[in-house]
Amino acid sequence: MLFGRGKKNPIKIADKKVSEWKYATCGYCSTGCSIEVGLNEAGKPVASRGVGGADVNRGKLCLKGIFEHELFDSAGRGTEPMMRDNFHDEWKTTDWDTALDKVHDEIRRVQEKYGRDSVAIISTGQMLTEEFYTLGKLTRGLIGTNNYDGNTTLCMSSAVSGYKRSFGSDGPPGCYEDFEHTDCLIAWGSNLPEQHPIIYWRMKEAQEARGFPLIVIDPRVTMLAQNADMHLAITPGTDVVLQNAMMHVILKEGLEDRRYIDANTNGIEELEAEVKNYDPTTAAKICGIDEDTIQNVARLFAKAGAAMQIWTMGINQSTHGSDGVVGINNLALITGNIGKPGGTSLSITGQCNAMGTREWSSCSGLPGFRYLEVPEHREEMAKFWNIDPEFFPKKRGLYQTDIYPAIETGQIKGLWLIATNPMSSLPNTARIRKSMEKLEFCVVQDCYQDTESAQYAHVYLPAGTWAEKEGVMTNTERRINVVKPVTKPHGNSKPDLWIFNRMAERFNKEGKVNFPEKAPDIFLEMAELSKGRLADISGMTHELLEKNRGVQWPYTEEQVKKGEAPPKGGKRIYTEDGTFSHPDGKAKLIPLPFIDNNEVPDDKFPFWLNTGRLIEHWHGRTKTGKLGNNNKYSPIPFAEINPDAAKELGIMAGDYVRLVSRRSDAILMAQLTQRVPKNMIFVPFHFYDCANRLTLGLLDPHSRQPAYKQSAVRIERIKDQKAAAKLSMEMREF
Ligand SMILES: Nc1nc2c(c(=O)[nH]1)N[C@H]1C(S)=C(S)[C@@H](COP(=O)(O)OP(=O)(O)OC[C@H]3O[C@@H](n4cnc5c(=O)[nH]c(N)nc54)[C@H](O)[C@@H]3O)O[C@H]1N2
Ligand SMILES: Nc1nc2c(c(=O)[nH]1)N[C@H]1C(S)=C(S)[C@@H](COP(=O)(O)OP(=O)(O)OC[C@H]3O[C@@H](n4cnc5c(=O)[nH]c(N)nc54)[C@H](O)[C@@H]3O)O[C@H]1N2
Ligand code: SF4
Ligand SMILES: [Mo]
Repeated sequence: MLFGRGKKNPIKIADKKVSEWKYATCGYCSTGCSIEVGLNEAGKPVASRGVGGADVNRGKLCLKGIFEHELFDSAGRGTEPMMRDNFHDEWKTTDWDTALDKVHDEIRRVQEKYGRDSVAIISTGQMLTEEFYTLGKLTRGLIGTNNYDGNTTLCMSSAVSGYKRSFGSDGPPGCYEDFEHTDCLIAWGSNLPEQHPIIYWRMKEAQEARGFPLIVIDPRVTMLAQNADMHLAITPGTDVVLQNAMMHVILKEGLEDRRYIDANTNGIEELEAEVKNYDPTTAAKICGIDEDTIQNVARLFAKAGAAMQIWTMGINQSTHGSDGVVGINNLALITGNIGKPGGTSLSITGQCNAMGTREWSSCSGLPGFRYLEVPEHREEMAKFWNIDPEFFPKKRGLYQTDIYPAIETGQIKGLWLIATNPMSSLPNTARIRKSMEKLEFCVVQDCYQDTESAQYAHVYLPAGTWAEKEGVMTNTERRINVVKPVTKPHGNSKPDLWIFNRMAERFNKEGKVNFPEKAPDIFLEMAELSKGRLADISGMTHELLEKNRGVQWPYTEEQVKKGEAPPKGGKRIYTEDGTFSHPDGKAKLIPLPFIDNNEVPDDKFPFWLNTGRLIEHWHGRTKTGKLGNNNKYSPIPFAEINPDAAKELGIMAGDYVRLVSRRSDAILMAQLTQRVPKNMIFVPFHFYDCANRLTLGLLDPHSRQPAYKQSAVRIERIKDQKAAAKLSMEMREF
C-alpha cells in the first residue's frame, strides 16, 4: 500500500479545555523552567506548558515538564497519615494530630534514652526553600540533633566542598547566558541533553550562533558526546589526572594568565610543583587519553578568549569528587576564567531545589552559608531565632552517608526521612536494608506512600508535592523562582511546610521561637537574614519573582533603593578582582595528588559498572514510573553492554543477564550498544533492586559523596530465560 504525502492525516492535538493557566516552576531538575499548569472548568489540572517570557526556558519544556500535571493524582500518592508498632505489621490509618504527636513523642523518647544526636533527620533537594528553612529552624533550634543532612550528599556535596576549598564559599559563579559569550566549552561527566534538556537547548543555540568547540569528557558515548567536537572517553575516576596534565601543559607553555593569578589567587608555586609530575605521556597511561589530545585540549582551552567548564555527576560521584571540582576551578583560575562573560566554572546542579537547600536548610551549618564552626554565626542565628547559642553544636554532624553506618553500629536509633528514598538511592542496598531494619523509630514523610523506604517506617506522613504547595526554588544559575499552589494537596496530604509548622508547635510549647505560617512571610525572614551575605536576596519578594519569572541572587535591598538593581538579578559572582570569600579575598590554587583508590575491574569482575540516568525517568521512579507517557520509554530495567563483549559471552540483544558484584547480584535485560566501551556496563539507577544492589559507593574524603560511577562487575548469561524474566519482575514487587 502506498502512503502518499497528501493522504496522511494531520496530527490532532487534543483540546484539553483549559479555562485557566497557573504559574509554577518545574519540580524535577535544577534547570528551573517556568511552567504553567492548565486547569479545566472543574479546576482539574489537565495540561502543562512552558512560559514564553521566562529567561530560562523561553517557552520550552522537556518530556518531564510536559506531563508534570499528571503527577497530582498519580498512583501510589499518600492520602492519610498511617502508623504501626512494627514495620512487619499492617499500616493503620490515623489522623494528623495522633501521627504528629507520635513523631514528637518518639523523637524525644529516643533522645532522652540515647542522647540528643541519636535521632537523625535526612532531608532533600526537592522541597521549597521556605520549607528547608523552617525544617532547619526546627531541627537546629528546637529538636537539637546534629545528625541532620540531605540527599544532596549523594549529589552536590563534592561541588559544594570544591567551591568552598577554592573560593571560600559555595555558590556557582556563572549562568546559562555564559554559553552565549564563550569561546570554548568543556563538559566533564555531564549528559545535558538527557539530564538537563533545556540547558542543553540553550547551549546548542549559543553554539550554533558562535561555533565554539565543545569538548566532552565522559567514558560513555552519551548524547552530549555524540554532539561534541572532541569526545575524551576517559578511564573512570581519573579526571584529576587529566586536569593535572592539562595544567602541566598550560604552565609549561606559558599559556596561563599571570596577571589574574598574581592578583587573585594563592598557591601557584605549590600547584606548579605538583603538576610537574603529570606530563602528558605519564598521564595518558593513567587516564586513557593520548598525549596529543591532552595537549590539544589544554591549548584550546587556555588560548580561548573566554573558556567555560560545566560538570555534573561524572565528577561529583567519585572518590576524587571534591578534588575533581577543585581541579576544574584550578584550570579556570590559572586562565582567568572566573566570573567573566563566557569564562566560568559552572556546576550543573541536580534536583530542582538542591541549591535552595545548600543556601537555606542549615543541613551542613546555619542559614545563608553560615557555619556552625564560626562563633559569630552561632551567636547571630541564636539571637535571630531567640534560642540559647549554646544549644547549637560547635561543628557539623554526620553526613547522610555516614548516618547509615551509625545506625548499623547502634549510635543512631531514630530516623526522620523527608522527600528522599535511601532504599533505592544509596549504594549497596543490602547494607541500607540492614540499617533500616535496626531502627527503633522511623518516620517517612513523602508524597508517595509506596516508596521502598516506607516499608521500614513506623509512621508515614503524606506530603503534598510541587505545585500543591507555595514557595521558591533556586536553580543551577542562582535564579530564584516561585511555585504557586495550582491545586490542593492530594487526599488528606499536607504541604511539607504545614507539617513542619505543626511539628514546631509540639517542640516549641512556650512559643519562644517564631514560626511564620505562610511562605511569603518566611521568605521575608530569609531576605532579612541574607543582608550583606554572598547570597543576598534582600531586594526580592514573591511578587517580584513571579513578575520577572525568576531573579538571580545577589539582588539586594540597597541596589533596589539606589535604583541600581539589575532587572533579573546578579548574573555572575566573583566578577571583580579580589572578591573571593576566603578571608584575604583571594581564591586558592590547591595541588591535587592522585590516589588510585577505586574498585577497578580484575579477572573475577572484569567490567566497570557505570550508573546514571535516562531522560524519561526521575530517580527512583516514584513519580515517572506512574506516568504512562514517561514510563513507556523504558518500563523495565536494562544494562547497556558493548556488542563485542556480548558476542564473546554469547549474549544476544534482549537476553536476561545476571550482573554480579562483590556486594550482590541483579537481573537485567541486555541492551547491546556502542555507547559503552567493551569493558563497561551502564545501568540506569531508576529501577529498584538493580544498580544499587551492585554499587560499592566508596566515599570522597572531603564531601562524603559516594563513588556511584566506579565499581566492578561480571556478567553471566542466564540459561533459563523464562525463569529469569519471571524473577526480574518478582524482584520489583513488594
Ligand atoms: N531525566 C532526568 N534528569 C535528571 C535526573 C533524573 O533522574 N532524570 N536527576 C537530576 C539529578 S538529581 C542530577 S544529580 C543530574 C545528574 O546529571 P548527569 O550527571 O548529567 O547524569 P548521570 O547520568 O548521573 O551522569 C553523567 C555522566 O557521568 C559519566 N561518568 C561516569 N564516570 C565518569 C568519570 O569517571 N569521569 C567523567 N568525566 N564522567 C563519568 C557517565 O558516563 C554519565 O554519562 O540530573 C538531574 N536531571
Ligand atoms: N547508582 C546510583 N545511585 C544514585 C545516583 C546515581 O547516579 N547512581 N545518583 C544520586 C543522586 S545525584 C541523587 S540526587 C539521589 C536521589 O535520591 P533520592 O532522594 O532518594 O531520590 P528520589 O527518588 O528523587 O526521592 C525523593 C523522594 O521524595 C519524594 N518527594 C518528591 N517531592 C516531594 C515533596 O514535595 N515532599 C515530600 N515530602 N516528598 C517528595 C518522592 O516521592 C521520592 O520518594 O540518588 C543518588 N543515587
Ligand atoms: S529541563 Fe528540567 S526544569 Fe525544565 S522541564 Fe525538563 S525537568 Fe523541568
Ligand atoms: Mo542528584
